[in-house]
Amino acid sequence: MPLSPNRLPDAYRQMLVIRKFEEAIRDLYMGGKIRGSFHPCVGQEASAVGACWALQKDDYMTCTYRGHGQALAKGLSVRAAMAEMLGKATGCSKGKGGSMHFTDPSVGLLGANAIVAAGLPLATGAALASQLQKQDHVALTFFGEGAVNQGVFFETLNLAVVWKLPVIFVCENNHYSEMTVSHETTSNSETYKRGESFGMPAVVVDGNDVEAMYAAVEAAAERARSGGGPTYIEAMTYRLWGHMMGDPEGYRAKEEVARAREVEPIVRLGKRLKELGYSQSDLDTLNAEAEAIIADALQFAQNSPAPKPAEAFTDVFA
Ligand SMILES: Cc1ncc(C[n+]2csc(CCOP(=O)(O)OP(=O)(O)O)c2C)c(N)n1
Repeated sequence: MPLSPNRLPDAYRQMLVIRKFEEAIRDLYMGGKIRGSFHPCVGQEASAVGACWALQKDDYMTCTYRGHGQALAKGLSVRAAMAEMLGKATGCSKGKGGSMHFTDPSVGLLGANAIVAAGLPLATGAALASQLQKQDHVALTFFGEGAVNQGVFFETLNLAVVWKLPVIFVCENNHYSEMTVSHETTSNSETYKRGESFGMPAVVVDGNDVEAMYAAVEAAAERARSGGGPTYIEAMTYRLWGHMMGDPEGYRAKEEVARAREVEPIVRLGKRLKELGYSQSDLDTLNAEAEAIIADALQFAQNSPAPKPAEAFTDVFA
């Protein structure tokens, strides 16, 4: 079943929440309220929402350091995400993980990961557990196109096919790995061909189209749940902001970014909603609702306590 047109306003609001979350984080970061690094997903909201909405709540998902949107789309509370960014005890990782370690097992979010390609084997392990325990869960892993040159990428895809695991590989191809255009580092930058070469179905999807993403992941999830094994989805998208805050972006032309802004996910879905008969005022209402969700999360996070010093010794391995 495709994503019902009735749900598109909700998808629009969800994408706006993600966009405004990143904008709020940028402002906090610039104001010196957030330490460490932050990798924004502005421009990549449709692949996050389309993919995660096609999963069940108890399906598993792993994402990358660019995964705020993916985590929110999978169901992570905006309050818990914002509090985590501010290092507060009410954060999803008790304020001790920060941007690159968003985790919430209650919504299947097994964790963001700062290590390129590290989420692939984790999701595939979760898929193996689901298969061995005869459960119905599928696992989805998001990664960037830079991850396809890591050894663990090949090892993971191989076993996923050999063991017919219920896992979905979603490559968000935003054309750049840090400050390098991908075709300069990858022998064949059409990464879906690598998935295909292992013998799994592999498709290229317009990653800025939330409905197309939903349809692709839904089909993959159905196949995985019925024992058909893994699928590879290459979601073509574009990162509208720098790799991280402070990225001077000398590696790409301003005109290229301007062209990408014309077809970015929120603009696209706004146009689609208007074609379906929604008015500008309907869109403005959804925008105001998203703003209120972010304002509430900010207030919650700012009023939350910091972790107690003794907490430094809990939830650690050594
Ligand atoms: C194993 C590993 N090597 C190098 C890095 C440094 N690094 C951080 S992000 C990044 C680029 C990854 O690009 P891509 O996979 O295309 O994802 P994107 O950042 O575009 O979302 C690199 C090389 C890392 N985090 N982990």
